[in-house]
Amino acid sequence: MTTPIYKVVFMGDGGVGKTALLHRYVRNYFEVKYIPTIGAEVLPIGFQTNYGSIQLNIWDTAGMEKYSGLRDGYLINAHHVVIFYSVDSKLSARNISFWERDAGLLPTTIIGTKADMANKFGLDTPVLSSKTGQGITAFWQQLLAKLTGHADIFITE
Ligand SMILES: Nc1nc2c(ncn2[C@@H]2O[C@H](COP(=O)(O)OP(=O)(O)OP(=O)(O)O)[C@@H](O)[C@H]2O)c(=O)[nH]1
Ligand SMILES: [Mg+2]
Repeated sequence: MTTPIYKVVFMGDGGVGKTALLHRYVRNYFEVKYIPTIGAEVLPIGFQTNYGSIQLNIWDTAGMEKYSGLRDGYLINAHHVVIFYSVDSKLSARNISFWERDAGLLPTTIIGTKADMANKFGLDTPVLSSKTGQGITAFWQQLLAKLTGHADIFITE
């Protein structure tokens, strides 16, 4: 059986924690220092699930305007866009609508990051923390469920 592959684009303001989530999940590592992404970095992640193996090619894009590059180009053939905001930054939440415009007609998921910090406004979205690990498995499982249409999918290892 061939492994299904999905392209998922991470978007959201600079510094909200898109790259930190990938580092936490793939390398179990948390970097305190902020190193802005330049352009986009593509990271393939393989998941073993109760529905077999699934590969996500994550396009981790730069939130900061000066590093953003050809943002529209990153969306070509994407299956899903994840829009990140940080629960401690009102501005990043206000900018969700800007990122939604970028995503156009593609299916999107909105996720709040830095759940370990004071939540300044309480948007009604799932949250996670790459610092503590809270909410991360749930985030991936919900994303896999949307991509595959299997509501009861879970990660087995
Ligand atoms: N407290 C806390 N800090 C976090 C968390 N996730 C990320 N950070 C910090 O937030 C800063 C920015 O994280 P990045 O992952 O580089 O942000 P980004 O969204 O990739 O930013 P760009 O690449 O510029 O778009 C870093 O200093 C991280 O240590 C979290 O869950 N909790
Ligand atoms: Mg980044």
